[in-house]
Amino acid sequence: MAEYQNIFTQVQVQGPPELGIVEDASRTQDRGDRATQSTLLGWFGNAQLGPIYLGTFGVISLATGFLWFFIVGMNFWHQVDYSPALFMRELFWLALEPPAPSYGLSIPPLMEGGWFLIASFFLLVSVICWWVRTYLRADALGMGKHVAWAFASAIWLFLVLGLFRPILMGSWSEAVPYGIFPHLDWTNLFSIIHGNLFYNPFHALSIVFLYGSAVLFAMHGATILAVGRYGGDREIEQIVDRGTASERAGLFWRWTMGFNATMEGIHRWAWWFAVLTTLTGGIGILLSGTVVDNWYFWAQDHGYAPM
Ligand code: 07D
Ligand code: 07D
Repeated sequence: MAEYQNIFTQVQVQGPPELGIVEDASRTQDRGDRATQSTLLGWFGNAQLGPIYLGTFGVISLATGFLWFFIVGMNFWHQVDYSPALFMRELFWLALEPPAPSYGLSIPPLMEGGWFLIASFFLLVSVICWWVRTYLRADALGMGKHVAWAFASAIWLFLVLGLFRPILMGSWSEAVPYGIFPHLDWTNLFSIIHGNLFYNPFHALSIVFLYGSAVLFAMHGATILAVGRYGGDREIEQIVDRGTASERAGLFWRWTMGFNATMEGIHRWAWWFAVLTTLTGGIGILLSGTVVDNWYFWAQDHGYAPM
């Protein structure tokens, strides 16, 4: 009898594939009907792989996502003269850069940013279609749209970085390049150009929620694992009928810090912290260069940086 379960000892349920509820889920014809079992996957989550739902938006999203990846990849290959050795060596430093500032918001020749714009268009379509997919699948299952709205918050920052801010600044050159280290250089440069992003209060807020997300995630994960031996991981039962597990978990936090979240409320804390990270971040980026040019000078004006 396995009494105490944790990440290393959990029981893997492997049997006939579970195809999910059918009754009121729409467009079941788009669902695959095949599933496999994987012990390796079972160590990290559910042992069953599939069935996956493709649907129209899934197909468009994957196709346009591939086109983005392919265009970026082919530009990388071109830059290294189609040499596999150079490609492997330079991969992390290669970049598909946006058009030069002189082009403003116009369409440049392919090799001077045209490919960047075409790739960006496909990435935009891909991300939006994946969002629609999260919305429609939740709807078909009669679920709330919490995942879709949380994802929308990440997409807000993504759109600010690559679409809204470049348009407000009047130049595609403001967009982020596609490349591993080049996009980090862009991030660094952005901070320098705008006089140190640390003095942007929205960057600070974004960091608060990012760090807060990590703290909450650790506290929640640890708490539930710690009452796993009392069935604490069966969260629904614990919400509607508080058993000994959630009583102990709540009491633990009241004892240690005087306050405890509820079995349901902790997920609202987590949702809001994650969502607010990119929501406040997007505001901070959108204001940079459009409303506030230099955050250090702005902080001096507002009395929190030395003159
Ligand atoms: C773990 C879920 C899985 C997702 C992964 C990302 C690609 C890109 C494309 C080579 C947590 C898959 C990556 C498909 C490959 C080409 C052309 C999510 C998980 C594994 N960044 N960033 C990374 C993106 C921005 C910053 C890594 C994307 C802003 C810093 C990865 C975007 C700024 C650091 C990556 C984006 C910024 C990174 C790991 C879009 C400010 C790191 C990401 C679309 C926010 C870290 C070498 C990760 C690193 C890192 C992807 C935007 C800053 C390549 C897709 C412009 C400081 N970023 N990033 O695990 O190691 O996310 O970089 O907006 O230190 Mg970035
Ligand atoms: C990018 C949301 C978009 C992503 C989407 C995903 C695909 C791939 C493929 C799965 C990440 C699309 C996915 C296409 C799918 C597969 C295979 C979320 C994104 C839709 N900063 N900083 C932040 C810190 C400094 C700078 C946020 C810390 C310096 C800039 C975060 C420090 C300078 C920007 C944060 C620090 C600087 C940020 C990002 C410390 C550089 C942003 C939150 C300790 C020298 C971004 C307001 C996030 C932002 C951002 C943290 C320092 C620059 C809280 C901890 C001073 C330019 N920074 N930063 O979730 O919002 O991003 O700023 O020094 O744009 Mg910063």
